[in-house]
Amino acid sequence: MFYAIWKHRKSVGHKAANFHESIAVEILWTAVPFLIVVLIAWPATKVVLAMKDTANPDLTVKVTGMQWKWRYDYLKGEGEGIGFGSALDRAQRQMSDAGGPGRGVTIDDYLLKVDHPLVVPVARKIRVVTTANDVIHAWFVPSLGVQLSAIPGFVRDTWFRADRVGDYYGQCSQLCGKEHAYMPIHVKVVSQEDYTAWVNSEIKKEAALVGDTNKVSALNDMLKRSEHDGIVAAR
Ligand SMILES: [Cu+2]
Repeated sequence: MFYAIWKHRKSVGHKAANFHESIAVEILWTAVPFLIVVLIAWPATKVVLAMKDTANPDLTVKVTGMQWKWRYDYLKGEGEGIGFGSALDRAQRQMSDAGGPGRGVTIDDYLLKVDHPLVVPVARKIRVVTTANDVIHAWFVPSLGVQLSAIPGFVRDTWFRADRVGDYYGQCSQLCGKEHAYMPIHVKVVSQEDYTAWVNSEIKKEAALVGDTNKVSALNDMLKRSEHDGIVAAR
């Protein structure tokens, strides 16, 4: 450009070229940008399709947003059937109510610590299905590259694959009410062996709970029977 300005300046008497209504030029300056757009769109489309491709996951977890915590249900893959709620650590919530951890005091993972983190294996394709049961929330874990709205009545999905073992944190990213700031996300990525061990311990815990439910339902049956007997007796 600078060469053209210098070379074709008025003071050396340069005469401007005239190519008005030149078909060749018009076709060229339409076709060249069009080709550039196609060249940019090609890799961009590939990435977008890969982002949306939730097929063949190793593990599917349903994430339900609610005011103001998360629920994780393992739908498919190793750990199928496991489900639990995940809420902000109570002590940290109280600390926040009291005005924070105090001047000069640093707390690890302040307002990010939860009672039950989402546990997933490393280097596996994890499909996340989001929904909500009250208002719109959003499951957002920046370091895993996922952000997806959790909308009541809708089921949406995305996926991630963590390359490294560790703790990944996020927060609800859709203003969802007065405790919006207090529904953090903690994804704990562990090795395959640790994951299997975790699944086994959870299944044991569930089994213990199932034992309790059997007791509860036996108790209910007993109550129902005695109620019935009572009604019969009254008649
Ligand atoms: Cu929320």
